[in-house]
Amino acid sequence: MEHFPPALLAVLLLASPTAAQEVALVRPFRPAPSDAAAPEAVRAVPMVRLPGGTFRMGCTKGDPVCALHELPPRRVTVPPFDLDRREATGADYAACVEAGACAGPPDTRGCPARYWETAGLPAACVTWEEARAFCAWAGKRLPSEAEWEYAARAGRDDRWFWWGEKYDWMHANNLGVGGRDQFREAAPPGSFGPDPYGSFDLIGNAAEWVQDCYGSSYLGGPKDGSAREWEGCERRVKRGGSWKDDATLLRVSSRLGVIATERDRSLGFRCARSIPAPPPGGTGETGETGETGETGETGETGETGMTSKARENRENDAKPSLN
Ligand SMILES: [Ca+2]
Repeated sequence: MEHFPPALLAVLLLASPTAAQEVALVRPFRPAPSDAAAPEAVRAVPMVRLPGGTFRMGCTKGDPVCALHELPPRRVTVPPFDLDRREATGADYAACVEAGACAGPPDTRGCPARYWETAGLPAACVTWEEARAFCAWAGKRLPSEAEWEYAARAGRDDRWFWWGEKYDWMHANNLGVGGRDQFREAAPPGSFGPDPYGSFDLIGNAAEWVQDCYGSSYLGGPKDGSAREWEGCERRVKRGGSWKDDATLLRVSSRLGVIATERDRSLGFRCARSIPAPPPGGTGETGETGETGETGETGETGETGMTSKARENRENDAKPSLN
């Protein structure tokens, strides 16, 4: 074996993490600034600033259970954006109802009266329009389907879940009870994670409405990270699977079309926010610029399946707090 000076050997070892180390070391979490003009209840919801990048959206290579509507995979470039670190809670939604900006979901079959308000649990039983209205009240919007998948992949194009190919109850809340999943239904948002980008529960717990109309394939889908919509669409997309779904529906590429007026105890949402472009000649933070102020890479995925942005941030594996 060739001998390296200790300092160089340390650099080589740090530069060549094992697969397990990659998950532990990749932590590009960057808190997004809160909107000072927003209601206090909105400012209390922490956001993560996602770096922009290009990723492979749709079926992951080698995934044996990909559905036809996850095809064809395509390269999508997502601009930097902010995303709520956790699902909206009943308390979040109640603040919007109290402010007169959101409708209180009615008592319906499967969704008991004020279920959405259950303290500490996801704001479920809301329609797509109610979720959209909440995000608008908060000065935000629903994420596009591309943004959601980009965030949920957390820098990995080559995995069925951000942690690997095997489902386990240490990372998400779904059917059954095992590992950290000791919840028969929904868990308090923030119970599972964070993923390497700093988000909680994108996979599992409450499934999440996104902005897009549901199409039966990705043919003709946008490649700029925007939502795919058309007039009069009846079904919207929900992502991430939920506490009542099996692991196949929790895969990072899994998607389902749902009638937009549907309510379900397993269906909630989180909000996103676009990052304003910096003024001409300005140096506003867009996520494309590194800490040195140099122009960053494009986020293109390399041979390891990790985006360049994720590779940049292999450091500091201390678990951040949710708030
Ligand atoms: Ca979720």
